Amino acid sequence: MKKVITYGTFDLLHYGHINLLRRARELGDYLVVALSTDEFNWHEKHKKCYFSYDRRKQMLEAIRYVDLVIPEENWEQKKTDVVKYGVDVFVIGDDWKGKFDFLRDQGCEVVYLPRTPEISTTEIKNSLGGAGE
Ligand code: C2G
Repeated sequence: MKKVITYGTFDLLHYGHINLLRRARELGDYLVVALSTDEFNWHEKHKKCYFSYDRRKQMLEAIRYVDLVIPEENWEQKKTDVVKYGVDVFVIGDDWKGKFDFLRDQGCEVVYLPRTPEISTTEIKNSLGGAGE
């Protein structure tokens, strides 16, 4: 079984996220999503989520491409996650291009996928008149 992992906040879930999850799942047989916790978002990513971790987890678990959702609590856990979950492929949007190449050193394929243009959580918030992330 070829296992894929990806990481993200996935707040105000939109079709850009779904495109990423679909393409990630297509690279293997099983997709793990490491979902940024509320604390990690706030303290490390300086993002205030509209939906709580539990709500964002609930929505991700309802997506057919997603097999398992785990918490992303820090920047450093990727190396251990790859070993712990027996991951073959790490996938993320190309806004992160080059940032996680180090995972190749432990035999994990690293794939940066093109982002879906013209959609983002920040844009959604701005168009609704809310503050950006
Ligand atoms: N994404 C995309 N197209 C968009 C918006 C997002 O392909 N229009 C992708 C991002 O590149 C990312 C995933 O969807 O791979 C989740 O996006 P975010 O929730 O914004 O995640 P991010 O804040 O980039 O968190 O440790 C890594 C971080 O947790 C990644």
